[in-house]
Amino acid sequence: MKQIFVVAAVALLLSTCSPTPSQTVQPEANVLELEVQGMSFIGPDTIGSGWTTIRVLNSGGMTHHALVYRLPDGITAEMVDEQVVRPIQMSLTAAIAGDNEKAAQIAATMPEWVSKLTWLGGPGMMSDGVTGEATMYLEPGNYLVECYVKTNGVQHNFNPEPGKLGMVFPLTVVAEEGGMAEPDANVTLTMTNSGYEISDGAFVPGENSVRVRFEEQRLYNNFVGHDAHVFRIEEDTDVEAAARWPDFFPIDGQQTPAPAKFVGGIHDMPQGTTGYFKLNLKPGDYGITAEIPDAKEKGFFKRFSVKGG
Ligand SMILES: [Cu+2]
Repeated sequence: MKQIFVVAAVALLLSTCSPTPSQTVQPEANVLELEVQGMSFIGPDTIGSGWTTIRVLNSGGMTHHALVYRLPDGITAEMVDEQVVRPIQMSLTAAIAGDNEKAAQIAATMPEWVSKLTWLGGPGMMSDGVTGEATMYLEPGNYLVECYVKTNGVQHNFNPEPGKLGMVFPLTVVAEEGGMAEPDANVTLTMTNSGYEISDGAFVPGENSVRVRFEEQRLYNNFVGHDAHVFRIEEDTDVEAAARWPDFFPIDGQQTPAPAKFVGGIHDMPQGTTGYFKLNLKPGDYGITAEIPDAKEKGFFKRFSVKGG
């Protein structure tokens, strides 16, 4: 009896004096945090499967993004580098030099397995000083995290040194579950073939969790699909230019400096899936745009305002 009393007293003591913020029980997290250093992603290269947050701290001085995609069996980061990244860079270099015929020829040499790469989200466009964060359900497998923004006509994923990777980061999603629950959201963005719809909730000042329903998805130019990149609209922002900027295909598409401050987003995911991304918003006006050609004409531009709060 005395012993039970002592246990109870200790339990009471612990419960009354314990909770400092560091001891508060946190929900299970499955977060991979990467830092941008020069033209590299730096961070751990394995993460548990299931709901997975990819967070990218960008203080690298320019705009970056972090597409996450799954590699089919037998395909390695080196193969992607040699057979996809390098030819696309050669094609871009030829186009910049004005040789469109050569550019098209090189671009037509993509290996057939390119169609088997599965785009699975990842943080969208983030300007310098922005932390991008996207949460997706990831099955175990081999993945790459990649940025292909261009600076001075060179894609960030391209490293001129043979055998060396640029912003191409190999990531293993292990069989062991990360144990994280599906996130909550205060606003839902639904994508169909006709564009964006804010289907639930609203953007608020401060932190936002955005749920993205990829209700319909399709490929444009064999490479890109519906996604979302959010930029801030200031008085002097060229909204048309900013809405077009994420389109990868024109020579000046995704070429730094970006015409607006990009504050986050999420890359393409397969039709029928749901992903999440975080935004930290000050009061003001914003635009959401996609990486696809003629995004605005296709319905993939949405302007919204955040009222002071
Ligand atoms: Cu980059």
